[in-house]
Amino acid sequence: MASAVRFGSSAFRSSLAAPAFNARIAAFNGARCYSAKAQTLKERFAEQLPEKIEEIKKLRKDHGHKVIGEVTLDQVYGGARGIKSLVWEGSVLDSEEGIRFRGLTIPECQEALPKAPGGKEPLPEGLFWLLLTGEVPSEQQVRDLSAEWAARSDVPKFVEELIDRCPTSLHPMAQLSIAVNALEHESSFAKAYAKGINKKEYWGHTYEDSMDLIAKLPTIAARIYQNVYKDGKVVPVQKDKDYSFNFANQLGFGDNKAFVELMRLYLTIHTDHEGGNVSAHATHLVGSALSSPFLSLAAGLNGLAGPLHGLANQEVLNWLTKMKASVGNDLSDKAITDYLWTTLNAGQVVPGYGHAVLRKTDPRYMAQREFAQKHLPDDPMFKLVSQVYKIAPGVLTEHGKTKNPFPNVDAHSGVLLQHYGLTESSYYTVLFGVSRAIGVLPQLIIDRAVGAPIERPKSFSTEKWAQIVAKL
Ligand code: CMX
Repeated sequence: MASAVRFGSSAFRSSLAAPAFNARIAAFNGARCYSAKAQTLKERFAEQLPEKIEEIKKLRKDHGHKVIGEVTLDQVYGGARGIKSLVWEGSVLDSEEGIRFRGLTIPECQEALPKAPGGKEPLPEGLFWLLLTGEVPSEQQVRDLSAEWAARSDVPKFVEELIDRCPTSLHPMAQLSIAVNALEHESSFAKAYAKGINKKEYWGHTYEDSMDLIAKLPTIAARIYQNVYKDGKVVPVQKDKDYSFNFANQLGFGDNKAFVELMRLYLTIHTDHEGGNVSAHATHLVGSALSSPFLSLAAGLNGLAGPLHGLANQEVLNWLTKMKASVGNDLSDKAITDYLWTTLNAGQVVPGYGHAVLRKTDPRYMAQREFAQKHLPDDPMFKLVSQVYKIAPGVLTEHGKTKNPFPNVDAHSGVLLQHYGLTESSYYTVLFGVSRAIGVLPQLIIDRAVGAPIERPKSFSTEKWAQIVAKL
């Protein structure tokens, strides 16, 4: 076990350059499958922890005094864009290449992470393991994680009743946030803290809460879906099935193998996008005050519900639907160009395009596009999305405002979902939220394990800033 190549390590990075990557992943996984003792995720993380704490201690001792950049006043007023000030272990976002999870690109994750029996897409259980440990789990470890999440999936009665009492006109993301906040009642961390615990025990309780929270999210999310759009009935979790199957099944799509595969891909690629995005940062920030994982994730979900962030997936489908109604069957370059200009001239953003960090097409968009090419190449909305992909970058470049004229993750997801009959766009961000929990909670566990401090950057009034810059 200890000899495993750590993904993201320099040894792994140099091995990526060699051509036989797939063979090495297979050998690596094979070796782990047959290793003497199958560890649980918690055991493996605990085993790694002393080394991680030492690594950080040494890094700070040797280099803690070094200046790592400069900050302009424009950055301060410009949403802190590009200011390097956060630690995020699970993923790093390169503006040209896109996201790498512990050093692995999305195609590499699709290749390396364990699949469901008969499935081709990676399981989000495996990504959770990878994000927390930096290692690709064995199939057995992923099966065990599926079983553990299924076993923890029961939702307290009072939380179900809270969801049931929400008016159907309350946005599903607000309902999700209410339910996740209410789970605080069950928090192992909050209870242990109230009793008084040693700091060294924080991460164990955070781990337990995070596992419970992730496990319960599909049943909560499905209840919201069934209440708002259907008959309010949610089928129970099947204890021998994977997380994505169960979620798809609870939404009413368990019989559709392609939809289940889509859910596996969707829940894997929406997890994590380094630490500075609103949902990840909000979860981390609130968590830094030692709020429980439930309260911390709820903060992240509230941020995800904003239209410039996760709600963009809802906005995209609504915008495409309006475009379809306007252009009809005319998908000519001119018709799409005109529609894009109508949006821009109305002072609105083109949803699903642009990004605060990325400067190329989002690989999460490409993964979904490849799924569509494989499973639904003739879908009329997919054809429209493809045509927008061809035209929008040119129009946005001509418009001259956005620094990135290419599509992000949200430009594609709705079109896949509507193809299978999940047409309720106001629900789409809830799916994103379930996935995001799997991405941001590993960092919260790591934060507690390494003793990350409360976050507290410095602010000044405009008057004070003026005085400061006048002296420079
Ligand atoms: N359409 C029109 N204008 C856009 C644009 C778009 N898709 N993207 C950016 N712009 C505009 C900005 O509104 C800004 O205009 P002002 O100077 O008038 O304020 C200007 O271009 C510069 O913005 P930027 O530096 O390129 O982008 P930001 O880092 O400020 O914002 C983002 C990034 C994603 C909020 C922005 O591109 C946007 O609003 N996109 C549409 C919404 C969207 O798809 N959000 C989802 C992002 C992914 C996610 O988090 O889920």
